[in-house]
Amino acid sequence: MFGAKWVAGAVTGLVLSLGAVSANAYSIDFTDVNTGTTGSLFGGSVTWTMTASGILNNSQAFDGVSTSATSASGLAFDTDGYGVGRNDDEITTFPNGRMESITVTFSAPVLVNALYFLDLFKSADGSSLEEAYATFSPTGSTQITSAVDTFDRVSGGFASSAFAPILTKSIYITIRSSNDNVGFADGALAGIGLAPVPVPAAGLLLLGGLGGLAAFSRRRKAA
Ligand SMILES: [Ca+2]
Ligand SMILES: [Ca+2]
Ligand SMILES: [Ca+2]
Repeated sequence: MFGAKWVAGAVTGLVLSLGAVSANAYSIDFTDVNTGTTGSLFGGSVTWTMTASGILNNSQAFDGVSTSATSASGLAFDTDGYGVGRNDDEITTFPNGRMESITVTFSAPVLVNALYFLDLFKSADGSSLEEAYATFSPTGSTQITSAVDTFDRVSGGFASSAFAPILTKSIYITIRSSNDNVGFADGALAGIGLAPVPVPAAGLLLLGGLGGLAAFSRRRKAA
């Protein structure tokens, strides 16, 4: 009843779906004590480097307890994730507006589909929450991950966001607060989720997009 082509497509789709669910194979896990500030992906065909507005710090042990949300992420939770500063492991935005930041740069385009953070909390009265802002280059698109944990620190302020894959070569991350009633905002980068698409395919998508634009522009000129 179904053609061989349809079945092959369904199998490919299934494999891709399963890949997206098993976060471990396609994540950069900054809570893993073995993860440093550089690494490689997809069998070494892509490398990544983390830089920051100051000293990168991943010195603190994870201080939460595991929950269904932390388990589902597949992250190790040895440490509290990466922040900026000699004396703290948080990406901080100070009351005077000075923002610390972390940037993760890839050697080739990758498809990012999730971000994980720690130490993002809601105020006790729920009126203020810490949020992570991630801006992707070259698309300029932004994802915001909001706190779900309250100050009882059940999951150590773990917050995650999953989204349609964004083709990117670098991610710029800051932490802000929905308002300022808890002093200043800070949080740590715990992990980056990647779509299980081979990098050459991701590169072709980008080139295809650019080629499409060029063809569109040629057609407009010809008209
Ligand atoms: Ca921390
Ligand atoms: Ca800091
Ligand atoms: Ca915080």
